[in-house]
Amino acid sequence: MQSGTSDFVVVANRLPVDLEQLPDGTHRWKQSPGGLVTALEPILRTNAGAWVGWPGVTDTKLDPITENGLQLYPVTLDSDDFERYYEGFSNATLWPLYHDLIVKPVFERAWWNSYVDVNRRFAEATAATAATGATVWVQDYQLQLVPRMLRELRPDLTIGFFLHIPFPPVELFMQLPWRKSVIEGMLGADLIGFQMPGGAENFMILARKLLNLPTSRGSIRPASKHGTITYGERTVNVGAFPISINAAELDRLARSKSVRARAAEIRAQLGNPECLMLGIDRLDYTKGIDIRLHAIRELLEENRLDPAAFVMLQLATPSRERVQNYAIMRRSIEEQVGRINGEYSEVGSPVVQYMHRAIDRHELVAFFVAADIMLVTPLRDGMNLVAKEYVACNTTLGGSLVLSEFAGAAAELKNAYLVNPHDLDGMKDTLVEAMGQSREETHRRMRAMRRQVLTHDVNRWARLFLDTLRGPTPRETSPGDATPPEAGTS
Ligand code: GDG
Repeated sequence: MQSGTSDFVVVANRLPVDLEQLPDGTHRWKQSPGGLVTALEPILRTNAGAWVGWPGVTDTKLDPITENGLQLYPVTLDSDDFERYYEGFSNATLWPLYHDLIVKPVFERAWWNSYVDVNRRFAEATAATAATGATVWVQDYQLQLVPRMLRELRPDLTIGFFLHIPFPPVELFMQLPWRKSVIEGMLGADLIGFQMPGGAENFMILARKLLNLPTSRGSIRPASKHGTITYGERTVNVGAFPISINAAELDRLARSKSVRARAAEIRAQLGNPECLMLGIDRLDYTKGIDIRLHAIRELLEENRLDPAAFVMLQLATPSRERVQNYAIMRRSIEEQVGRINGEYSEVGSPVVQYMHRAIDRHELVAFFVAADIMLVTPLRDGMNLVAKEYVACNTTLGGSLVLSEFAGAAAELKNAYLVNPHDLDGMKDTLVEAMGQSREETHRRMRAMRRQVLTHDVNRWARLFLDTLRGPTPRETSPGDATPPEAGTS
């Protein structure tokens, strides 16, 4: 197979820019800078890097483009691919299966066939882009078959794979009719990264049970938790690499005059409540938006919350709107908001201020700065960047984070108010406790969390993954010998 010219290639379902269709039928590119592109940009630039992904519109064939110095290779999806590969297999099969079956996964053969097809298209596009001996980093659950397909096409490449969402326990994963193919797909990589050690462990057990492969625990620097799987002639490394955010940049934005002014204005617009609670999520059934609203309603009913003294600001960004369970969840959340406001709001001052749209980054940071209590209550979440973003923005130390134990972020943010979102009473008590906390204790908790987040940013994450992918450092490795010196500072 003919190789390309890029020494470093990122492969993700989406490109870091979206193609927008204008009303007159023409197109324009719109930046959608996520944390991933910010973290990888310097590496992409210094390594003649490229990004392979879908540009966000269907049925449109596009040539490769260079945007802001980045080589972008669009992969075309038609509307059938979008329905079967993206909405279907990725988001109605894998997403619920990997998130503890919060809703029932749908196993549909036509969706699987489309997933295989589209993964092959991504693998072929990548193979044509990567230079001889290049490093390729494949991202997330939509592309689990790409590592193997790519290795078959291009055995000269070094291939990494990172899963952004949880990797489920064996009993749940075993339900998947195509379970072997998925595990073999991922095993095409040289390094498979998970958010949490538990995900890495689940994967190792499956490789042993399902494929009878020899596995060994151990640690290879610089990754903190690590094991290996022997797969034919190759050794596949497996590890946990908790993702993070661009903490310094958020800290700087949160201190800026314009954000501070906007935060004060938001509080004033909401009637200067004693306590401003905040929720920021994609509207997704994993995020527990309904659960926190339920807790608030019961606290109001029990007179443990004064409707005149607090406001809950909930931003629910539209997501996967054509997938049935998302539409159901949206209706349920909006009913709850209506019910609480109907019973407790005064004219002009709703108890719950609900927004269902995307807002710009500056406004988002102003929300974080304005809030006294941040509610992050997912039933299951790979990491949850919002929790870390709130901490990075809390430069005055006056905020509290209420955080689900089932978010990956809970392992690092031990000074949050940790809650079990299935335990409504426990959650209500914790919320009341956080609201009544002393200034000193609030500061102490936030200071500790900030130390963790500011020293463990997304650049560190990317560096750690890529250093591990490109080979162990010469130091001897031994089990349990790899905890980085700054781990566990929260
Ligand atoms: C997956 C995993 C893992 C949200 N609304 C707006 C907006 N956002 C930003 C947030 C945050 C990001 O989107 C959401 O990230 P999360 O981590 O909270 O959640 P998922 O989308 O489910 O992400 C998750 C993550 O991948 C990374 O590995 O942590 O567990 O599920 O950055 O701030 N940003 C703007 N406007 C909005 O309206 N500008």
